[in-house]
Amino acid sequence: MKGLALTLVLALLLSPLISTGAQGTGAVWYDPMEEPRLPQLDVKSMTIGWNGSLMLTFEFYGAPSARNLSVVGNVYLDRLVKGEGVPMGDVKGADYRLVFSVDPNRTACSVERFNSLKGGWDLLAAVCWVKLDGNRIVLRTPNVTAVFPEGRFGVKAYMWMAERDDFDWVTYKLRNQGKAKIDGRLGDYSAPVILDAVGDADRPADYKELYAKDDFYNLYFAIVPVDGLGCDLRGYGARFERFFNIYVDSDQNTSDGPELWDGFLYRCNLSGRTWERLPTRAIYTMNPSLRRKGIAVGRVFESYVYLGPVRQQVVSHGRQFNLSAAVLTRYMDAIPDKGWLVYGEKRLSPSSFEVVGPETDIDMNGDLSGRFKSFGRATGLYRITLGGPAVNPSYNEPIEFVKRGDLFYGLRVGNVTYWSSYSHRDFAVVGIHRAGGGFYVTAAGVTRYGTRAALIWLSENMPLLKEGTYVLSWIDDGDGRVEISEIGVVAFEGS
Ligand SMILES: [Ca+2]
Ligand SMILES: [Ca+2]
Ligand SMILES: [Ca+2]
Ligand SMILES: [Ca+2]
Repeated sequence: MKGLALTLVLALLLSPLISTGAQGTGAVWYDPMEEPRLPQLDVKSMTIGWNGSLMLTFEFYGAPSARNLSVVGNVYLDRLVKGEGVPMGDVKGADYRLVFSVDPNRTACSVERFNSLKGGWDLLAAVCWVKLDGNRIVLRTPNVTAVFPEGRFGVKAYMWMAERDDFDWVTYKLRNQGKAKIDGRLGDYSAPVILDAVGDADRPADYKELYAKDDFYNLYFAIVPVDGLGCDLRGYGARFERFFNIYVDSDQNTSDGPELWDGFLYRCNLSGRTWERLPTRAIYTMNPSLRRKGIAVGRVFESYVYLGPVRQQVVSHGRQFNLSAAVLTRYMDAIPDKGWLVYGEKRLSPSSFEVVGPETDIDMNGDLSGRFKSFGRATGLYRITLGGPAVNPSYNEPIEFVKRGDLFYGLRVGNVTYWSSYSHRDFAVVGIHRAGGGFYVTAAGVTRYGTRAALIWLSENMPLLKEGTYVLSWIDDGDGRVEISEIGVVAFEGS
């Protein structure tokens, strides 16, 4: 009886400690909404928790409809092993990688460690766990390392979220109607060959009709979307891809799979649109320029499939075959878009910083003053200075502000100039530097909107930032207000 009472007391004492402990060690990174039409595939935040093992929680802007959704993620961990890691690229320095997948039927997660001697990843015996929980994905690692040598570690995640829309199988009979003009329109076709339900996928991933015709050698086809084939991305690191697949079952036995498959990739990112054939045959592997021929993306996706490899079989089956198609819509979100997040025992907090700057910026951002230690004056060693070279003569970041006429209009990052558009789109430089026991932060937009974006971003994401220079983008959703969901990282320079 006494033992039980003691156990209960202990349990009561321990349980709040355990729950606040787990919550209290979490740090949240706010990621922008880069694909506004598919909020359910877009990562809104990543919460990092560490208590010997790592727990990452990815929250989405919308609740994913588990029906067609699949998620593949790669999480890279840095600074857990000294002096090793991936030698170059976006994940330079990474020591560990967690590779996971979630789809309606199963989940899987594995732990890999970078092997510097062979220059590749080794699969470890340890397993990690992942689950889809409402509009969140929760990932837990085993204790990948017993030590936490620097008292901090780097995290970076890439998430590929995909949704499928499948067409049914139909029987197609070769009719030798002649070539189609590949122009992204339906003019050449009469009636759809396959109809697919509207509403069986999220809107930008939903397709409704497949048209086809043939000249005996090639099957020309057009796939019709429910909601157009636009590219409306807001994030610099984001990528939106549509994979169009055509299946030809020439032995007319769908149970052993199609005898011929052709795949096409239509990719959008912030710098534009590209499309090409997937290299399903050697000729396309060897000749990339050939991959881009004979494809048009307009109101519909249009191309053709060469029937040569299966024509004999089709002819022997009364010139008929089974035809089907599927479209996979995939969105890639990098968290963060550039650089690493750094999770440490000691984290910077916006509330220890004093904000100074020109009166216009201080006035415009007065509503944010409560997030900082003081606003408009500074006496301490933790300081955020607002404004770029036009108002701050001591501006000394390695990113140049460029003028058009007398006014600053953009930022130059390497060979690229990012031009702002007043009250719609802006860019900002955030520099974080340690000096003499203090931290000095620059928050400088091309216009006052960029400066405000930098300050909002710092107030939300500062605990996971590290020393260096960040270039931010702000792309408004149309309401003229600067919001955290509109702010992304274009570039990062630092250690
Ligand atoms: Ca995102
Ligand atoms: Ca559909
Ligand atoms: Ca992102
Ligand atoms: Ca806005």
